[in-house]
Amino acid sequence: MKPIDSQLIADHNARLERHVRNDYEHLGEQLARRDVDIEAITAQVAAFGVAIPSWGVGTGGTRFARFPGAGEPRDVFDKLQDCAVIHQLGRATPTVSLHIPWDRCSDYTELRGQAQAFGLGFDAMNSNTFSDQPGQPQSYKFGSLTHTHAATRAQAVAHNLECIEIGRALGSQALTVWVGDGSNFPGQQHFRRAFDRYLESTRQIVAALPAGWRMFLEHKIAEPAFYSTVIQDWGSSLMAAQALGPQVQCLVDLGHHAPNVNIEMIVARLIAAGKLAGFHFNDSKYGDDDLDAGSVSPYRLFLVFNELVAAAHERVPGFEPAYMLDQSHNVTDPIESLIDSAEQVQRSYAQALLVDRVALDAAQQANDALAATKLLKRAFQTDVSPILQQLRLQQGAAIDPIGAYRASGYRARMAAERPARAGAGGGIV
Ligand code: RM4
Ligand code: MN
Ligand code: MN
Repeated sequence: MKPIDSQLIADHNARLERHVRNDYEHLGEQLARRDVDIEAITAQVAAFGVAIPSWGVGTGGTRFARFPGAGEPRDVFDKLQDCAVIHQLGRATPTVSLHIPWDRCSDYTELRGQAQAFGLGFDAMNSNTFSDQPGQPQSYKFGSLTHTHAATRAQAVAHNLECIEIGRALGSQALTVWVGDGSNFPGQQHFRRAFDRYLESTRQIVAALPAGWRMFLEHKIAEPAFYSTVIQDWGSSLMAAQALGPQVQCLVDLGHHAPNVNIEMIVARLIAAGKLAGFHFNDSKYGDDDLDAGSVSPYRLFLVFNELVAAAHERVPGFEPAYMLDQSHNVTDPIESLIDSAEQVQRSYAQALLVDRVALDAAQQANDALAATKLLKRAFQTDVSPILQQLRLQQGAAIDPIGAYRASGYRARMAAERPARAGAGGGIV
């Protein structure tokens, strides 16, 4: 079942196909001069996928305002269909990551069937104990898994167990836990005790993880708590993951660090500890801006992938990161942003595959700083577009996915089919 007319994509590709073949051949020759086999790179990129966050297909906003777009998804089934459009056109996003309770529905068997019909699977489940839901007995105003009151902690644990159950029904194999818990004033919270309560609650969630499941702990420096957060940084996250056992690892959301922090270094450390769960890709200028991946600092994204490719190349045991986007699309059509961001991530991966690892190793050993850094730059500055385009052509996706999307009229169709919701305020979705 395909939401976009396949003939439209075929016609669109027919116009561009000759150029792509020429460009691919030309790049192949250039790479051969560097002893790189373009076909091997293309095959590796073909095996790479990044998950779409279900909340990313709705228009995002800030605490000041949200400006809804036309034809926004009204429920998880609509979101799935938008994700199917993204995957049909770009072929880089085979899975969807759900957020509960935003994506609750009455029939998960039906939802799973619908995803299968679209050729999509389910990535990590995400729990939400950072906002109160209508009718819930305990408030998360002063925390959830780390709350001072046992009843609130128990409610937050129960919610995570529900997420696992839903994920089980959908074929997911991971739970991502980000808590907003923290404090807004010096002295408000006993740092060590709050962390202990976090471990005590989280242990109960770990105990309920099915075999083969992983739990991803996501750290974040600030927001909504602006003085301290309980899982503030990769150090706190690593301490928790190490205390909680082998099923628990640390997830890196690129926007969750102080400006100028060396994220690729954090990635390397987590790999060394055997605790890198995976990523929430996005970009940022100031904080958790949730801008489109690679839109501000594409070189940083490349440097993260350089660490990942190096770890795979060196066959680091247990290295199996999960890749996901986590963005807020406030001024663009979310489908276009997600197609483009997935391509940026794919592009960074392809570029990192071009790094001459043998030469880099030699330069590092010889302390030849300039040669080493130029090896990275050479890979980063290679335009790998022909590889990505050729791949999409081979897989029946669109050579120019955003062009094809615009030509398809999908958004206008959805605007007619999905009446706008009234009274949407600020917020993420
Ligand atoms: C948080 C964090 C989580 C995401 C929420 C919506 O900042 O990035 O991953 O679930 O936002
Ligand atoms: Mn995130
Ligand atoms: Mn975030």
